[in-house]
Amino acid sequence: MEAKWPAVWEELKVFTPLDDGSKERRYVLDMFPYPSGDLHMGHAEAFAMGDVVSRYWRQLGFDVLHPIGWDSFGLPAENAAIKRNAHPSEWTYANIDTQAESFKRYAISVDWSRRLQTSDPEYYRWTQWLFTRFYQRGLAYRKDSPVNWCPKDQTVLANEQVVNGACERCGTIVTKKSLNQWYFKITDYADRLLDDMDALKGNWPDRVLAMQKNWIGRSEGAHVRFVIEAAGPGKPEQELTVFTTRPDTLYGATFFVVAADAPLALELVTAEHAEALSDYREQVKALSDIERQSTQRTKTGVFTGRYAINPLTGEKLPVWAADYVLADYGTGAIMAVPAHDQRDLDFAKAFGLPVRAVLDTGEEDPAATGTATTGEGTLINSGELNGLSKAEAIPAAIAILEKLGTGEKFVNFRLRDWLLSRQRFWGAPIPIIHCPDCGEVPVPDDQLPVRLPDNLRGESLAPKGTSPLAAAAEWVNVSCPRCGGAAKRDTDTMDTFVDSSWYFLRFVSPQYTDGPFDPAKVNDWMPVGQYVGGVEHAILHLLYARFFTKVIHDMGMLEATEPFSRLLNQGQVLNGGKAMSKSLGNGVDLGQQLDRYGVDAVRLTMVFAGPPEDDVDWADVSPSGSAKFLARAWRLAHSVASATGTDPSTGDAALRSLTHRTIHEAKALLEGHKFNVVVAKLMELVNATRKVIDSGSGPADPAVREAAEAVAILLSLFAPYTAEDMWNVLGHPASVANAGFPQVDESLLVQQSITAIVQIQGKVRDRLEVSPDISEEELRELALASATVQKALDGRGIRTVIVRAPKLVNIVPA
Ligand code: ANZ
Ligand code: ZN
Repeated sequence: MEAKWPAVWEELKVFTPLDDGSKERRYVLDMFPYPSGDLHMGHAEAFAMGDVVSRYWRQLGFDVLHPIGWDSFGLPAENAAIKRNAHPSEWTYANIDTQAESFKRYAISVDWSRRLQTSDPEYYRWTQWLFTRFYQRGLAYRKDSPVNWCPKDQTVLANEQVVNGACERCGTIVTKKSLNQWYFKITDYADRLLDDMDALKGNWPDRVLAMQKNWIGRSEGAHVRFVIEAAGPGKPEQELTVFTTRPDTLYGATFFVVAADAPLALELVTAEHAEALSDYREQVKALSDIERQSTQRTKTGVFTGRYAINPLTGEKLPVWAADYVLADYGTGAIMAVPAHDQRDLDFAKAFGLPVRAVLDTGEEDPAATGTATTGEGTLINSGELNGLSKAEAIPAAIAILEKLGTGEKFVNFRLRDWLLSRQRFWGAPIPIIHCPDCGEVPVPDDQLPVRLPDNLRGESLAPKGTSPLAAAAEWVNVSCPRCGGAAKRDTDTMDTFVDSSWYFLRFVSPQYTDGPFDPAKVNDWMPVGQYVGGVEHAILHLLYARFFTKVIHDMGMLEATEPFSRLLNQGQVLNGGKAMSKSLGNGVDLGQQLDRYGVDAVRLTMVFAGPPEDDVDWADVSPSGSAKFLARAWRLAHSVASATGTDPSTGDAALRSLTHRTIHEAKALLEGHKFNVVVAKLMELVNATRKVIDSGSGPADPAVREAAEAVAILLSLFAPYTAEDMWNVLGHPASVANAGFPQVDESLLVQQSITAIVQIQGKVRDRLEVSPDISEEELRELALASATVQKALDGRGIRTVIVRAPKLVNIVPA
């Protein structure tokens, strides 16, 4: 079967959408793979799930777009190239070919004519084009900034790529380094990225929405400006703004803290305290943000020698520099309210600073207990705010600040701009030319793509802290597109997350040459109706893809404002309850599984193991059981003896009812992604059909054909080879993929009969097939009329008959 059908599917273009508007369109997308070696068990699971949806929608009669491509830029290709003294493209495209062959064998129902690779110049031309458009809109900019630096990979890492202070890729402890870097201004879209999630509720997993929400981290509060007293006679006053979510606690501020590592700390510190601060800053550098904010650590800090004036009270507050305040959140400075903030209280205790409660919450005095009070309550010690609740006092305090001109309402976000430049080779070059006279000049459209040079190989690609492209002199030196003078190309490449932020748009017209996608096609397909992929992409990829979609919408190129209407996160494939890994030696080779059990059995096992969101433990499943079931289904088709066209209404009523109920229930289950239950229902139907063939009305019963056809069509969602073969044996032309979802005869959905048990003194004597609506009288009569019952009574009279319609009759003889 595996040798026969792929060629047929390809020839008939079964999985190529018509794309002519004759049918309603639907777009199914699996997160595209990274070409690291051959496909593994994880791919097998994810793609089996995506294929169920795409094959289901095709059976429903939709014109389905289900494409595939490769996310083919990135570090592993570069590392392999360095090791083998080769070009990264060699490793990349060899792996892609291997994976493509495996995907074809795996029979995923994709339109191969739309295949793309993000490392193809035809693709990255448009990645670069989009970058220039973002640049023109002020959404791509450069700034000097301390960046996360992986000393081993010698590359900059985005915040997201730092996990517990270590490089996500290699585990090396990440350090900070100041570099001039490119950023996308995703923060301009923070509000929309948050607000538009409302429309995704119910269609995306709740936890993904929660993670995105937390990542965006919207906090409502106020900016408050404090005057910092001059450091001495003749010196200037300064001003310092803090972000607070609790302007109601302003009267309770007893000191001030600036992030010790922020330049601000150096600006403020007096000569007397400068050395202490400088020593302290060295200490702070070594710590991760997580360590710095931990509530477990003893608070540390140094006094700056300066004082801030509370704008409401005129009170002088000492300004400290400490590590528990982060330089890159809010304004990098806070007013400390130890009575109502635990970290401030810990700090106050450590340095003997005053604690003043301004909210009476009924709890014990925080100064005495060491526990900050954070509940609701009434304002005290707060002048004009006294007596108000917290909810009333927040806007009241903001109103006062606004009147004084020393503050206003402010919404702060945790979200940072997206650091997109990488000092690596195997990525899309940033299409900017640096001219000594004109500054940054975007590469004109007609000079795109800026191709990677192909003469760099092996060691010359190795990371050195500057981009390997900088070494390619003939590539770097160009004339300025604006003035014609000598200029240099930007030598950084883009984060591969840029490539994957718009690939779903390219799929609507992958060969289009006048833009990133055909404007006449894109709104026909977008948004993606079902996106399938791992939860590891819950934050970054999805956030970036949403951001790109909104910008491209704002450019007037796309109607959709969200890229993915529905999201399904498949579970992981484990072995023995643990993720497969080299070190545990519990890896399972997909190719070997396919050789041993066949593609269909492996696919069916993935789907049958449980709901798609759950992990699949390969040690707990039975691919051989799946193979046996498939063989049973397949034999069913071979047993069918009735000719096509026979009227099924003359067939076995119970089997017909089961067939139609199965179809009916399958539809609801498929909509709810309960694929595993559909498989269970199919197993039941196959068994029932076999019974009718072997011991019922036999293989010529038209209900048997009807059941076998329904099995073939439903099975085509999970086991395409077996289903295609069954369909063929049943006398239909290829392909079962387009057979159409079987029609349900509503009148057959009511269960036609039920088995009533007839007992004599509690002993079962007969079983009667009766209508579920049978009356007590009728059931009593039927039971007493039964020949087996009469024989068992053997002439005895009857004392009582207990009837529980429609299920039970108990006869008590005299
Ligand atoms: C005074 C205050 C009183 C605060 C109080 C809290 C409770 P979220 O909700 O996470 O946005 N904060 C502001 N910038 C900070 C920084 N760079 N590093 C550490 N902490 C910072 O938190 C906002 C609150 O966290 C702010 O409100 C500020 O402390 C602190 F009873 O101001 B608050
Ligand atoms: Zn110039």
